[in-house]
Amino acid sequence: MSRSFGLKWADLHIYLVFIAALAVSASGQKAFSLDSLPAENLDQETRCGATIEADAGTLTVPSVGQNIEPGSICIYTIHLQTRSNFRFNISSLNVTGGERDEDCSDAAVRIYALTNLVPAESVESYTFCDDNPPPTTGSFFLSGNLATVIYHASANPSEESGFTLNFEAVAFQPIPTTHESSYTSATTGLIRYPVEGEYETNRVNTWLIKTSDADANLQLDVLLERIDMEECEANGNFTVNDVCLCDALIVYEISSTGILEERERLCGRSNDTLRIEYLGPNFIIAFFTDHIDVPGQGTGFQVIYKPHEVATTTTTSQPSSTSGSSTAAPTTTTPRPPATNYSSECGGVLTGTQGLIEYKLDGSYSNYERCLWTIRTPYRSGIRFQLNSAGFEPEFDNLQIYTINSAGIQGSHVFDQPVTSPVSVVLNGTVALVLFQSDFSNYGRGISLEFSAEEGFESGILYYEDRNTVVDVGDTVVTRFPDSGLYRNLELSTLVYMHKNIRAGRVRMNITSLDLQVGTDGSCADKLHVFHVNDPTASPPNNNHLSRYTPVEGICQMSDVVIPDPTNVGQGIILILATDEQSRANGIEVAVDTI
Ligand SMILES: *[C@@H]1O[C@H](CO)[C@@H](O)[C@H](O)[C@H]1NC(C)=O
Ligand SMILES: *[C@@H]1O[C@H](CO)[C@@H](O)[C@H](O)[C@H]1NC(C)=O
Ligand SMILES: *[C@@H]1O[C@H](CO)[C@@H](O)[C@H](O)[C@H]1NC(C)=O
Ligand SMILES: *[C@@H]1O[C@H](CO)[C@@H](O)[C@H](O)[C@H]1NC(C)=O
Ligand SMILES: *[C@@H]1O[C@H](CO)[C@@H](O)[C@H](O)[C@H]1NC(C)=O
Ligand SMILES: *[C@@H]1O[C@H](CO)[C@@H](O)[C@H](O)[C@H]1NC(C)=O
Ligand SMILES: *[C@@H]1O[C@H](CO)[C@@H](O)[C@H](O)[C@H]1NC(C)=O
Ligand SMILES: [Ca+2]
Ligand SMILES: [Ca+2]
Repeated sequence: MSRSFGLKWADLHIYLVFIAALAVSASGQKAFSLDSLPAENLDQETRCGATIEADAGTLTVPSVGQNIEPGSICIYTIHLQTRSNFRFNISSLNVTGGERDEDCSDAAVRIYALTNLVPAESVESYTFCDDNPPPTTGSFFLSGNLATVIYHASANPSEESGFTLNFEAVAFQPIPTTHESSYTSATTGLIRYPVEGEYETNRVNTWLIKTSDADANLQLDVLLERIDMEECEANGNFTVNDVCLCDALIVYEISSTGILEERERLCGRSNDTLRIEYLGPNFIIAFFTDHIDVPGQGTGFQVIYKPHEVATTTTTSQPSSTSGSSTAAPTTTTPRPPATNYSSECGGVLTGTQGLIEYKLDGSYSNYERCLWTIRTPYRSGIRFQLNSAGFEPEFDNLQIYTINSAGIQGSHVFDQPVTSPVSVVLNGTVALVLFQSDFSNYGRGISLEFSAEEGFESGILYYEDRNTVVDVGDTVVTRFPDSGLYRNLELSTLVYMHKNIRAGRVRMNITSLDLQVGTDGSCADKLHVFHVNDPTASPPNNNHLSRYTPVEGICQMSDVVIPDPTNVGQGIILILATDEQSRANGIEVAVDTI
């Protein structure tokens, strides 16, 4: 007996936590609708892929009524349920790019065994197309109990294009392996497995992540963290090459032409974060465990993936010598450097699970300094700041740390005493502003400040962008945010403008466009908060240089602002854009110069 699979959508299973799913809580079916922009209009027919859990069946591609985009790929995982080893046959095949194509580079059906029992280079696979058809005898075989079928559709398909694949499990001896699988096209996600405690043995779990449904050109960053699984070594007689034969996590990348490639194979234990950058838009995470039931086998792993961080800083140059004329390039066209987790400059954006600021560590800072760094620990809910050293003039010069959430400032801490052995503080929040300021007299040695993300995750923020711009006398910076299109749902982004030299003046801003969602009751559903950096009006100690400029509920439309806005002036100006989970609009445009 066999079942037919056109499209089968695996439910979000309980061990799987996708950030996107959390945001819409209980409505399981719509769990992935929080996808990025293009995905909101996706219907199921345009998605092409599924997970199949059965001992026998037929996979027909396309399914009835399904329209497959020319040149796109479809990905299916097949988990045999009780027996292992596949017998396949292909009962119809019309897969061709038109030209003679013996290596199936224009269009193909590819089938791969996924397993941790053989090395990556020995993985069994098949590639078929019209010019390289399946065996005439009918059947072909694949070992193991997990396979993936990848269809690379022709760029010039005919009406008949597609294939029908039959599969059945053939091993005589049933195997008691439990399989679970899931599919998503969300472009951002968090997979924690298991959610708590230790994982169970004798399972195969797969997560098929196919973000090309939302955006075919995405490049992803994937972080593998908190790896804690059994190593074979623990059980005795294995060589070091075999340690991942017991339990293992494998990341397979699928190219835009449907070729599968193993990118990482992990086992054992590590507290390091392994980062894979520029992964293509489609990948499979497979977790294999053996049947050896050793107590204390491990607490599993965690995977975070998200679009590769493009462009987060627009920090202009260091203070330069005063001689000569400086011709600043227009700030709006300066390409932004990649995200970094280190800064020795006066201000900038730092992104990562850990990082370091070393500012004037080997010398002295000056009077009247204002340096503002934006620190982002993506998707984490708390940040530890450790001040390793600082030669502050007590109280009058200090380091002020503010964490941000959708309401504005969430938490804060001031380091205002000289430090020779490390002191630290943990603040709730996923993004922070760190302000170093010195007053008009008496100075000391600079600072070394480390940050690291805490364990917890922030699931209420899916998108962010941080920009940090130093504005010099004579510069005019015009910023549209976002650069184009609409802002995102569940976004928390920050824009910072700091004057390069507060002895030479201040920055001022006109908000020239403000189009954020207004709620039905007239209040701001999506909001902009504006803060100023200025000397506190109270008497010293000078430990709070940030003041709120907009009302606590934020602003969202042009009627909330005046142009020109002579009081929107400061040593620095900070904008925080915070959006809710639905309805997007154009965002903001601001013009900043100096006075
Ligand atoms: C594939 O379909 C096209 C269009 O219907 C047809 O001309 C061609 O002969 C088919 N090829 C195979 C191998 O069946
Ligand atoms: C193809 O496989 C199916 C099920 O696995 C089987 O019923 C059918 O007889 C096979 N056809 C051929 C030609 O081998
Ligand atoms: C370990 O492997 C070696 C060589 O493969 C074999 O001679 C030895 O008996 C094995 N030891 C155990 C405890 O299985
Ligand atoms: C990972 O960190 C935890 C908690 O700090 C510690 O108990 C554990 O030994 C560390 N594991 C490794 C492999 O470093
Ligand atoms: C920056 O991040 C990388 C990768 O997480 C880490 O190895 C490195 O130590 C970090 N650098 C600093 C200065 O913390
Ligand atoms: C930080 O968040 C945790 C968990 O939500 C909460 O228990 C704690 O009180 C918060 N700490 C501060 C300082 O707000
Ligand atoms: C703000 O608007 C006023 C009046 O139109 C104008 O004089 C000023 O230059 C503007 N500031 C910026 C930064 O564009
Ligand atoms: Ca001072
Ligand atoms: Ca909204």
